[in-house]
Amino acid sequence: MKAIRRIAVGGVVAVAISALATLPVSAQTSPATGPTTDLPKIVKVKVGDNYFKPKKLTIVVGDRVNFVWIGTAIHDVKVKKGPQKFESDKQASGKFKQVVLEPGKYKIVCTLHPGMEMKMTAKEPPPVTTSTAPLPAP
Ligand SMILES: [Cu+2]
Repeated sequence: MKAIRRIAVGGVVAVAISALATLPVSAQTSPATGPTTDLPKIVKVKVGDNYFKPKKLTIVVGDRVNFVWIGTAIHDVKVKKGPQKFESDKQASGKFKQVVLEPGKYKIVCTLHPGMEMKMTAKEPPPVTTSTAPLPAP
C-alpha cells in the first residue's frame, strides 16, 4: 500500500524539483492549522501576436505560469534574464506550463520578435507564522 503512494507522489514531485534541487520542500508539507492562503496558483499569460499579456506580472514561488497562445503567428517563451531558466517550443498555438521555483526578477521574451517581452517577479512565499496580519501594500 505504501509503495503505491510513493510512486504516485514521487513522479509528480520529481519533475517539479528536478531543476532546483536546493529548494527546501519541507516547508510546504508542514501541517497547516490556519487557512491555507499560500497554495500554489495557476497564473495565465496570453501569448498574442507580438505581445505578452500582462506585460508585468508578480507571482509567488511555487505558482504555475500557464502561457496560452492566442494569436496566429509562431512565438516562443524564453527566460532571457532570471534566476530560473525555461523555454518553450516555437509554436503557433497551444500552451506552455511552467512552475516557477526560484524567487527573483525575470525578463521573458519571444526570441522571434524583438520587443516582445514581459517582466515577471517571483516572490518568496510568506513565512509560516501564526500572524495573519496582511502586509501593507507598497
Ligand atoms: Cu513572438
